[in-house]
Amino acid sequence: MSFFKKIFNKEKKETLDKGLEKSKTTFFDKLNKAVAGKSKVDDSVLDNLEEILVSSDVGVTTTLKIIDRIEARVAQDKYVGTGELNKILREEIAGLLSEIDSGNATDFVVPKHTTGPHVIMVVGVNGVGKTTTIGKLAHQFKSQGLNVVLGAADTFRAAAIDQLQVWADRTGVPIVKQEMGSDPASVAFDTLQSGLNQNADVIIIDTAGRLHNKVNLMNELTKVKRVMQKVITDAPHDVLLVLDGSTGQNAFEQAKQFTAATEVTSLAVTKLDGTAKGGVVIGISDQFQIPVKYIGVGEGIDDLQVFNKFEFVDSFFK
Ligand SMILES: Nc1nc2c(ncn2[C@@H]2O[C@H](COP(=O)(O)OP(=O)(O)OP(=O)(O)O)[C@@H](O)[C@H]2O)c(=O)[nH]1
Ligand SMILES: [Mg+2]
Repeated sequence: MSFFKKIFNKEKKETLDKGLEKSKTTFFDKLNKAVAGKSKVDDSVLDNLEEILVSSDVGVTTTLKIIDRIEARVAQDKYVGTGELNKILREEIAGLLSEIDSGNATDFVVPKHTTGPHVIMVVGVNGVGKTTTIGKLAHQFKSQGLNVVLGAADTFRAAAIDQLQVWADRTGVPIVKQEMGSDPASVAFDTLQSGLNQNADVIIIDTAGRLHNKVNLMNELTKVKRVMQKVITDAPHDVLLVLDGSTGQNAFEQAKQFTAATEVTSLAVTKLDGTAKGGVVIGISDQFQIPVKYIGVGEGIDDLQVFNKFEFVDSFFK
């Protein structure tokens, strides 16, 4: 690993540490209270731990798995001191997540296709951070020297198009757009054609999060996908569902609903900074078959990270 790479990774780690601070403080305050005056991990400590994990938005299913693992360990080791609980939690959660074969990436990677540019379609309900995530992604890809094209297929509000334009200007990346109210599928079609003509490496399509109702939204996404395939037969290569981590269990619900209604291939969990609900990433990675690819840890252009489960657990339990 090069010197600069090490520096970059250190910076990344510090941003992650800082972003998770609130989740960590809240979690450990509760944990310290639960073990106060106790030297041994016993049933009552485990009961409290269960409650703390659930209230930290790890989710019931994943919490039960973690508690089972710790229980087994306590039963085996006979005496486990409360002082070791932090280390044990970290080991057992890392162990649980290591059973999933995703979340190992460390870099932003754009796959190559014989059919043309890599096409990412970004979906999610309104306000979760889709457009911001697209801007941050464009910045990452552009910094690698890749040709990026953005498509403003959220035509539901004028401000949505303007906001993507701001990110296009900021990152120095071309954008394809039409009038507000125009057909999103038509914008997607134009964007793919333009990307193909410009020999783009990656195309990122923004979509609307709000429509008159959920059925309309899902139908529209299906249509956008179908029209894209007229230009690039295997597009979109990635349907990235953005979830707002600060909504905790709501993010779980959205993931369930979206994945049931449309094909989602990866997840981004945003707004992990400034929330105490960072534990939601542990639950989401454990419970969905779809990999968490990116996490948002701030509003800045550099505040998007490739999700790495080991780094995450390390930052959380450090
Ligand atoms: N703190 C923080 N704020 C974020 C993050 N990601 C996005 N935001 C903020 O969340 C707000 C909504 O982000 P948008 O990117 O507009 O969300 P959207 O999903 O495109 O919203 P719609 O276009 O209305 O559907 C903005 O104020 C962003 O700055 C993050 O990782 N951390
Ligand atoms: Mg938007």
